[in-house]
Amino acid sequence: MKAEPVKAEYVMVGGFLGAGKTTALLRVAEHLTAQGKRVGLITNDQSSGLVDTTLVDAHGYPVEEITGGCFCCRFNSLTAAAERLTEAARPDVFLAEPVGSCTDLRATVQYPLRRLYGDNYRIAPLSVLVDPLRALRVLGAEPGRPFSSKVLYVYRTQLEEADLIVINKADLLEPSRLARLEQALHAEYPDGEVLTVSARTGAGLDRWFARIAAADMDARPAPAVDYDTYAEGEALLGWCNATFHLAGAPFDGNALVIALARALRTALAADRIEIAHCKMTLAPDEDGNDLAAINVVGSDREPELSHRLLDDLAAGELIVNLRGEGDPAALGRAVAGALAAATAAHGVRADTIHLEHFRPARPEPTHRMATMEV
Ligand SMILES: Nc1nc2c(ncn2[C@@H]2O[C@H](COP(=O)(O)OP(=O)(O)OP(=O)(O)O)[C@@H](O)[C@H]2O)c(=O)[nH]1
Ligand SMILES: [Mg+2]
Repeated sequence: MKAEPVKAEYVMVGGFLGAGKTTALLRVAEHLTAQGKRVGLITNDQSSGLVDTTLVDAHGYPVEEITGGCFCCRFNSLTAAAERLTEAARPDVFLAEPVGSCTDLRATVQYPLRRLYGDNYRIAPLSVLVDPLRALRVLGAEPGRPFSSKVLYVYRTQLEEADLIVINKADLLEPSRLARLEQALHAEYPDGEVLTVSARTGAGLDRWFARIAAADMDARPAPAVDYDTYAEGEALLGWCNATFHLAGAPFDGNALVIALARALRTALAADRIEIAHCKMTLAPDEDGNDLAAINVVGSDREPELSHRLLDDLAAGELIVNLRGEGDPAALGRAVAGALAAATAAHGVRADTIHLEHFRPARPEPTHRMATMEV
């Protein structure tokens, strides 16, 4: 009897900008590696110069990035990236992070992979992560509407298509608020199983890992998606990706990125731009292992250093990935202005290597298959 070919697993973790996808995928990678499995990560963005790729690389995992459009619109790039990873590292498990403003992944990625490449991959349930503070507001369980209604359409469609709705950052909330969020998600999205985890502390992760490993994705039809509203919602988000080279007398890079994040938040507040996610890394030219990473996941949230440089540096590369609801040109101006202020305060010179700002183009998926079987 012919042996069944060994299938690699394809695990996709979606969710809105800043929900904690990269952090959580690094935990999944750590968990699988400890079990002796080989992993390969696939990052994705509308543009190049990605903080996420820098972070995954800093943790030593093989990574391929797909730039210039989301997985659904670059489906062939996704399978090509998986093939390159296979040649380089033969992963048992592919861990894929789609763009946080992207939805309809069930119909445009999961089902096409299953139908066209089902011999190669086992498709794990689709996890959609949420930041609980943002989700409480989006669901109306707490006051404060973070984004306009078309952006919220994208957010809600992500939840609607999830097999697993994973409330992340449980460490940020007291149990009563978490319970309120769990109930609201259960009530509004009954097709998804709600799990609660903290990628930071590790709480609840084992249960989530078990759910990803145990079963294939659910076969229910993908929800109908209004592509006009989706495209308009996604295009309300401005994008700014920039890379700079910083140099000066040895300076405190942690203090510099904190000052930069604060100045940026102030500048965006003055322009009434709600931050979806601002993430930055600063990597010294000399020490390949040292890294600062800072994130701001909302206009009223504090900047947070998730990776801290161990030493002062004389020169390094700063990558800025900023997404917010507003005029992309204003995002670009805010980045330039905040960087000028923060570098001047630290006596550092900044040279621009790459700076672009834009609105994501209308999503035009390569495939759309609303059901798992033909
Ligand atoms: N408190 C807390 N913070 C977390 C947790 N998981 C992630 N974060 C933080 O949330 C911020 C965003 O995390 P990322 O992993 O970059 O989020 P993302 O979903 O990949 O963001 P995009 O790729 O921009 O969409 C970072 O500051 C993380 O350190 C968690 O469990 N608890
Ligand atoms: Mg990410």
